[in-house]
Amino acid sequence: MLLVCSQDMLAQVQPCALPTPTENQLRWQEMEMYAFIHYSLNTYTDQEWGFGNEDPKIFNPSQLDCRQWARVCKQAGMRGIIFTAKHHCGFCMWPSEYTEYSVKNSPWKDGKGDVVGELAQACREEGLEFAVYLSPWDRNHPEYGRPAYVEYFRNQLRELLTNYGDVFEVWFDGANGGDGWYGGANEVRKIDRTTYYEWPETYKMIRQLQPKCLIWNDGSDRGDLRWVGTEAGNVGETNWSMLNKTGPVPYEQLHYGLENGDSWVPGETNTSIRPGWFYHETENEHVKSLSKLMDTYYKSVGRNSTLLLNFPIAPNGRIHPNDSLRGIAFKKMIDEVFKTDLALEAKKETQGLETVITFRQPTIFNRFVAEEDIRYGQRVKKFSLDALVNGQWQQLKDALVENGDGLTTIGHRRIISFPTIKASQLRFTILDSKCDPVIKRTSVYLAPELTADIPDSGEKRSSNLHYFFCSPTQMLIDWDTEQTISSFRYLPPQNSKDGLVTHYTLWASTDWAKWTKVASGEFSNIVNNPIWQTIKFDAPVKAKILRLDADRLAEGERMAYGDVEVITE
Ligand code: FUL
Repeated sequence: MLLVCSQDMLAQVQPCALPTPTENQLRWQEMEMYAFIHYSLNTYTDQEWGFGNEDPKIFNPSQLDCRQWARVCKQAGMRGIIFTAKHHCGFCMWPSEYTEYSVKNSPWKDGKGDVVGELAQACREEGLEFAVYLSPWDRNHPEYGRPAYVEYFRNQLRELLTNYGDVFEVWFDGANGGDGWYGGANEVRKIDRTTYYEWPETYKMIRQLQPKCLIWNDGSDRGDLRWVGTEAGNVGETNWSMLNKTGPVPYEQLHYGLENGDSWVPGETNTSIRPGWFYHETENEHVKSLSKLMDTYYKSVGRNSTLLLNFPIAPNGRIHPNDSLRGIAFKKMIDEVFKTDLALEAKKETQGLETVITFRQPTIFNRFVAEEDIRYGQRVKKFSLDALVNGQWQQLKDALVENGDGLTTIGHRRIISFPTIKASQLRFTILDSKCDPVIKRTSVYLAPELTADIPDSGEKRSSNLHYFFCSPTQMLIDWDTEQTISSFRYLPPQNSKDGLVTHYTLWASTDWAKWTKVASGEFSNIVNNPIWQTIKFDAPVKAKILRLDADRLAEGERMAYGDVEVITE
């Protein structure tokens, strides 16, 4: 093993025919954490996916303040912001020349405003990088699904990459739920993701307009970065930064990378600080806990990935104080954990593939950090960690990994968390690597203990309702006495798409005979982000029985659920 300390030593690095990152990918990896900001008409309709027919007039924030967003993100340790310039509903947050469906037809600033412009400027002022999310799926555009839309999409991208300064990343979401407004057609339009958007042409334009911009693309033509296969905030403990240049990418490859992949396509871990991507008042008390956020940090930045953490904007045009306070506390916690490298005061000796850190006296610690110099590719496959405690060598495991010891792959940075120990020595041994490993850093820390409670989505499980099924796609809930109900909530199954409800109709009855339709619609983005879904009724409904019809399932024939909840008055 080579511990890289000086330029001279670099000359000794064993050449190895491995994929390596580009300058752009290296710079991106160093950013480590950057923010997503989700803000659109959905913010005003309380939805995760707009249908495309929402009225632009509802966009009229009273205190829109992009500087507040940038300041909060900066204090939360974010090095840049990726903004939803256009989400699936098609509404443009900048006054695009190519559509009327934008801020220019909203009352905000009398139609003269430009959220993209204000945010790009605020980022520059705060020293943050700026980037855009431009949804390829557009539920508003009449031509979506036909060639004319692809040209429209490219024109919009050209505007964004020309008029707003440097853009560090473009984010092309792979979602396409099918149905939409599409200029009034109200129909289902699915496309072939591998051919429809003609990505090679678009990529050419991006490279030309913004040579330093990274391309994130989920699932079709290979971009520079990959999705990690989940929105829950974790990448595999084994995380290779490679994929093959061509061919489909199944979930395992998104999550773990591909050990012998021929191209460098590192994983970006995206998740929201709340259960949803857009702001919902009902989630104000469900901003992720500090424990959950630290867990996310260890399972993203600490696993050779970056963390793209979403902050939704509230209807008034600002980040809600619950989110900003938690974000800032998160950064403080990271600084606290990694303040003092205990290995700096110790003696470090490397022989062959083994590094032994000998402390001056028995020392208390619970984190180990290793970094490879990824300019030479990702080389380490497996390593071990042993601590000398009271004269006995103890093998350490990654406490955040359930199966096995979790000590596989390092890459840009690997953080191993284990219960606090007091040891006189720590031994780091590389057990298997593709060729001579090039280790840039080995560090040891004592992190403050956090509560063990790390709820999945920051939400509770609930209910002792009486529910049962009268068919594979109909769930009934009944009460002995009449209830006044204001909302119904559905938690999808957490570990499978089988039976997950994507479209529903909800009925109410007081007598089992007459049924009133209370609501119907889609649970948008439920497949990628299986969080609690809230159906808020227009007005409270009196019922003794509620019936949920699963109109469409993600997979399978029989509806499934994690939990349900009914809010009564
Ligand atoms: C998903 C989208 O469908 C969500 O609405 C959100 O934008 C998330 C980041 O990506 O695929």
